[in-house]
Amino acid sequence: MEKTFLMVKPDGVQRNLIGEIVGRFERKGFQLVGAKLMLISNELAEQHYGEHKERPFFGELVDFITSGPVFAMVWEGENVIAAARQMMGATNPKDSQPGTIRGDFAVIVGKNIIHGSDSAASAEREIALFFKEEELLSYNKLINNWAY
Ligand code: DAT
Ligand code: MG
Repeated sequence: MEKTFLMVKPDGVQRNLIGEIVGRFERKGFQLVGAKLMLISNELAEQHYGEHKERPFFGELVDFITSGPVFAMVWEGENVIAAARQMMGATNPKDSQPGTIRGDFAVIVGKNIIHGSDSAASAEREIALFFKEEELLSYNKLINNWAY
């Protein structure tokens, strides 16, 4: 089954949105297979956002993502990578549709609440960056028979 890496960023944690965000993915029918509240080191932040190293906002991005606890998660489900990106909404909340997480809860691009892998390759890379294999669980829920 497809897996993706999702993370409630420090702004989402401070604004008490962990439950709201977890609830949306649960209600959709996806399955949580790993999660932890953690602080991101500078080194991990620079690795995670490596693709943006040359962008003018890179320093601010690293400062922001290391500024407080994040809630890191791995979710599993059919088409979960693309579906989660749709549920998150556009990167810049001024373009995010109402009904999406960023559309409903965020105002500016620098504080957009949630991270989600944007492809199969980045999902694999990001899951490995944040989780050890033994931190991810494989388990059956009977309710999945009503989603699939
Ligand atoms: P996404 O988080 O939707 O995958 P991204 O990978 O392009 O977006 O950028 C990573 C994060 O960097 C994004 O969530 C917020 C920040 N960011 C992106 N573009 C920015 C900009 N023009 N100014 C400030 N921060 C920006
Ligand atoms: Mg991205």
